[in-house]
Amino acid sequence: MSQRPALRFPSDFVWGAATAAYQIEGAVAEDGRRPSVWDRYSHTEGKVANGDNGDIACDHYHRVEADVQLMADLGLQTYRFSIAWPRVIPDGRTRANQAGLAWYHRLIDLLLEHGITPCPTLFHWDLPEGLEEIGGFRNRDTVSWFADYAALMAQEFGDRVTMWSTFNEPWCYAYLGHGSGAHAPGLRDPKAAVTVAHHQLLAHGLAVQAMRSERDGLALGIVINPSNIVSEGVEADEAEIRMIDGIHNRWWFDATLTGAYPADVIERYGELADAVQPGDVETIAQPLDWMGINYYFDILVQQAADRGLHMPEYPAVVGTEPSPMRAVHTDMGWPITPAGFTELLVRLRDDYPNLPPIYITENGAAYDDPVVDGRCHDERRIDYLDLHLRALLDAIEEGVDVRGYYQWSLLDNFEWALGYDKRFGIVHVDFDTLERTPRDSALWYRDVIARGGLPEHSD
Ligand code: GCO
Repeated sequence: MSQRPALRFPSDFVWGAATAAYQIEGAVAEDGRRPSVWDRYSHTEGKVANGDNGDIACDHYHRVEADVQLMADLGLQTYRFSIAWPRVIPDGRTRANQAGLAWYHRLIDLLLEHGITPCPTLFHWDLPEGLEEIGGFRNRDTVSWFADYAALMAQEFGDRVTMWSTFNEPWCYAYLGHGSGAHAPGLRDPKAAVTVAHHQLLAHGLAVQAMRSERDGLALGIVINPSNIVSEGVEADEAEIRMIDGIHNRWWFDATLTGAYPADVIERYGELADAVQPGDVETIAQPLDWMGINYYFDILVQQAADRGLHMPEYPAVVGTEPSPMRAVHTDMGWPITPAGFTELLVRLRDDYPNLPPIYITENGAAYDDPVVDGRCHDERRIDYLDLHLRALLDAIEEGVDVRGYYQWSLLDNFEWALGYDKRFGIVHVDFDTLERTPRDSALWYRDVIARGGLPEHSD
């Protein structure tokens, strides 16, 4: 039995948890909210496991007081959530919805009353259907509508909310939503995927400019989900590994932090990247106050049997395919690779000299441990979180400037195309009764926050 020693984090390190609007709110047609692309996608036959959708989700919309009390009981110092664009501007562009704005005012007031710092994300994939109908982020006009939305959020909430991120995991929305079609809006069109990858970043740059014009003193960032690309088993072609790294990682960090897309990716993309216009990437590279990093796992790939295209979520990458899960993995089938977390953060620090302070905006694991007599013994989730917090501290001790950690997720919730089967919550949700039950991991995390670090842990 090996022992992991007790460890402490920097005294000013902040501890939180994260969620997203479509995954927890429900009330999709209430108080003026209009459909998003995920409403349409989840109601399209065959797109989401078990025919699940976000119509009710965790019904957070009607339980916000109790849920914020739950956050306070766990000692959360900060809470990352997303604002549903279709709840505050129902068609995405013409008019604000006062009832939708009022609900977020209530959430923010409750958080502040409990001493919990709000950290909203403006876009967590729930694009108003009214904008998808005019091409969504494939249409360059949507970039301007997003900047208008961002300015309204800064105007409306910027007096009490300082820390904002513009986009959550733009790679997912671009390439799962328009490359593989595994996410909303469900397209399989490589040029659309690359166009959306670009237009989201352009929208990010314009939104940062717009928010700073509305309010001084905002702390603005973007949330990226980098992964190490690791070849295992049958060795993959190093050039293709590098290209996946370019699409998954460097595209986002190079553009936002250096003002240029990676030349190798632009070359490989050719006309797929026609949407990029002169001056765009300079607009994208607005100075940032912080960088959000969502980390879950290393991406494991191997050489495919032929030189064809095997991964539509990585357009133009040939002869390479996902590697079957050989490592121990979570219920998502994701490998558990904490060393990759340290490695990735140190790499980002070394590759981007102007990298702003980092917040880990998501990290967590899906396991479906049952609730028995009001308790849920989720030792595997605790072990995952413990391992990754230790890996995070290793990066901090190597000099990476990490200021905080948001566990994914506070509640079991709608896990996109996988529906409600995949449970990431430190709090269990019974989706029949909507009863919340803190798991052992919630109690463990509460103690981590109170202690400012990790207890001894036995393997
Ligand atoms: C993401 C999203 C979350 C997911 C979580 C588990 O990172 O994919 O931000 O909405 O639910 O990561 O997949």
